[in-house]
Amino acid sequence: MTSTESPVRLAMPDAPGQPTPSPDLARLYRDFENELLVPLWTEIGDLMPTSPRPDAAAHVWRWARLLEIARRSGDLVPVGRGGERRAIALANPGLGGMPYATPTLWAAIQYLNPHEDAPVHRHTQHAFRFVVEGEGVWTVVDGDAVAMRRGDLLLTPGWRFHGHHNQSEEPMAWLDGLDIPFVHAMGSAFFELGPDVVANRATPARSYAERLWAHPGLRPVSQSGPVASSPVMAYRWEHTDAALSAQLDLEAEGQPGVVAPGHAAVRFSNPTTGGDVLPTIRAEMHRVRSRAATVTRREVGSSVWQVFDGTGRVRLGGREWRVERGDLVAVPSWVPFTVTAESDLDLFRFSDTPIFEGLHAHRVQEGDE
Ligand code: GTQ
Ligand code: FE2
Repeated sequence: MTSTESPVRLAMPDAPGQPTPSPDLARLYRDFENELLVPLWTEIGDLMPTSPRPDAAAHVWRWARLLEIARRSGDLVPVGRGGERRAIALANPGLGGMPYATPTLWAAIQYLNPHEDAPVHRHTQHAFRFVVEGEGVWTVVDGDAVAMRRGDLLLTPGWRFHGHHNQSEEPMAWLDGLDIPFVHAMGSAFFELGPDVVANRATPARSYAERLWAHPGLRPVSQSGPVASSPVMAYRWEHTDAALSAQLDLEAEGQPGVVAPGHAAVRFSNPTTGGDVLPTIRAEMHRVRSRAATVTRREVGSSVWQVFDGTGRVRLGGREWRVERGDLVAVPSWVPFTVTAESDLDLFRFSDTPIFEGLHAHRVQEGDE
């Protein structure tokens, strides 16, 4: 809003529930403005719509473009103290240029050159990494070195110290997901620098956290719980892939397990609660068989999808995009969403659903628009 524009919109005199214009009314409206007051009767349509009308827009970012731009950033922009990360955020076209993929979710491509370090810090924002291609970076979370490889989901729950180091001869790029916009809006952001020297340059295949926690259906008796964020710092592609394949194999054998015909899906879960991996972020992997489609669905809250493998089409409200490996899709609240697979199609998804479920504000509608 510009400074000359009144925050109080003079309603059409014949609009329902609006007063008749008069000099006194004009004076009243000026006083609203002077005293920083806004009456409900001029705003009700925007503030209390019959169903969600998000500012965020449906949008697709192309991985090929992101990667090319990240590479150029890798040539020109150092990574170190101050900037902290060579991460480039997706800015939703409906959110006024803010670096927000959706009103609650940050999504960024992060890029590290060979033998580069991203310095240690911690913050209250919850984070994860998802790897669509490449390897060679370890993310070190509270001293635990976690390898990053294609298809892996890596967690950095809030307030854990973390840095990343590339121990290979190749650059690596990956997707970061955080609840930065939500934490910003809530005024709950805290941040602290860690030690300047990366203490742990170890490159183990498996982190301590995985060795302790990542055994199917088994939890260590030594550990108390429940805890709000998953203690499993890495969800490996081999397990995710096997779980999705098994669902589709079971379907072929006439057994239950798929979400819908030709559509397998798993949710990454916190073994201490059975709930989501992070308090504010849900993460899932979906597999849609070639030529199958998901059931059209809209829900409260927003999500970001990344194509992991294959090609397909996504329909969002009235718009449609063809997507391929790495492409990222922002799905605003309450916009009907359908995926159709052109080849076998794997998709990673993250959303803010835990926020709405936790507040008993979640709604879902399935079926045709
Ligand atoms: O890697 O620690 O994309 O702190 C944004 C903020 C990544 C990170 C982001 C961060 C990080
Ligand atoms: Fe961070």
